[in-house]
Amino acid sequence: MAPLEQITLREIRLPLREPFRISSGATSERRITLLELRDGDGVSAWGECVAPEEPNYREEAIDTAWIAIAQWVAPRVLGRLFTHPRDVHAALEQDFRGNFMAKAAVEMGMWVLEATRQGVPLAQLLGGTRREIATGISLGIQSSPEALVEKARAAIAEGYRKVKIKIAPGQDVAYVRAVREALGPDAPLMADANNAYQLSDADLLAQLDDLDLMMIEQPLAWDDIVQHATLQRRLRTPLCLDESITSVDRARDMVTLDSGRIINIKPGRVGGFTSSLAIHDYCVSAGIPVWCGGMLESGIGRACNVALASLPGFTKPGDLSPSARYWARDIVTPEWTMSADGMVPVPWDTPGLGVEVDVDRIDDLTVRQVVLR
Ligand code: OSB
Ligand code: MG
Repeated sequence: MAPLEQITLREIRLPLREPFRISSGATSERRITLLELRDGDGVSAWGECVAPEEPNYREEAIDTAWIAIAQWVAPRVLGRLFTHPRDVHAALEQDFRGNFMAKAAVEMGMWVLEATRQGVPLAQLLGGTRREIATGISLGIQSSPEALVEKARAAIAEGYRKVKIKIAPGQDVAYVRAVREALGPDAPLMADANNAYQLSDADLLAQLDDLDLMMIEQPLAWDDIVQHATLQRRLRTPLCLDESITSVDRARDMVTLDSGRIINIKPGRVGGFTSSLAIHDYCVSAGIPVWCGGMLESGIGRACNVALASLPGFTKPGDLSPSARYWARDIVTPEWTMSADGMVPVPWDTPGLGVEVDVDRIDDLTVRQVVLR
């Protein structure tokens, strides 16, 4: 790689077509940090930071990540010679705790930059194999079971291979049961609680066992691995950890303790692609299925997720909805689309991200910008 010369950080605002509500808060407009990386040879690549508006998922949020990138992440990468993007992760972990979304934004950008330099698709550089990825939809909390059933029915009709239902106390068993009864025993359903429950809710969560879910995602605390093991012993349904898994070490802990049997890998949550690949490889060796989650990314972040999900261990449908699910208009062309049978094609014929970034539109949407050199 040629040394990185410059990172342009921008914040854009992208209104969601409809508000997205999880147990810990709602979003109606995404504030998204985009990065443009440029190396000394003038090769450039786009990246995205997944940090949300509020620190209600993990501890990071867009404003903390912005500071972390500018103050600590970028200075460790700018001007430094890396032989391969896989080496960036270690440079960012040395005496630098947490801030995984901030680190991931730059680390993933370095992978895209290298793929662009080599003229190969990002999926190839990462070691992907799949031509297309089975896709699921993540449905935010709805105002009533009936409203949820309508959304879930439409999603299955559109071809989605998995329907993830966001749940929270008071909007859980009855909501999921309504969907199960409406869509029948074979519909691929799961629930995601985003930390809304405590171990004392085990009896309630055990009622979901009768509804034959593929998995229940992160019911307990966002940083917990121990209490989930106690809960898993009480449930037949496999638990899937999302928030709690930030590294391959945490994945090992999950397996050691049996706190979950499936992992949702979001490269933005775990510090980037090198960490994602380590988790993936470990999970393949340990027999743990993984799938790629989402953070309401724009088409740039989606490109990264789709490339990662092309690796062989990603055996369950990812949260990789097409652009039109969230945005009136995406910031990439072509927009991300899904076939009638719920598959998103991996762009194997285009180098780098695999989609074109609409820079004019990004210029129009930009509300702040800083150039780091
Ligand atoms: O827990 O997976 C989650 C969105 C924001 C924060 C947390 C989560 C989600 C999603 C969205 O489920 C999935 C997507 O981007 O399609
Ligand atoms: Mg989740």
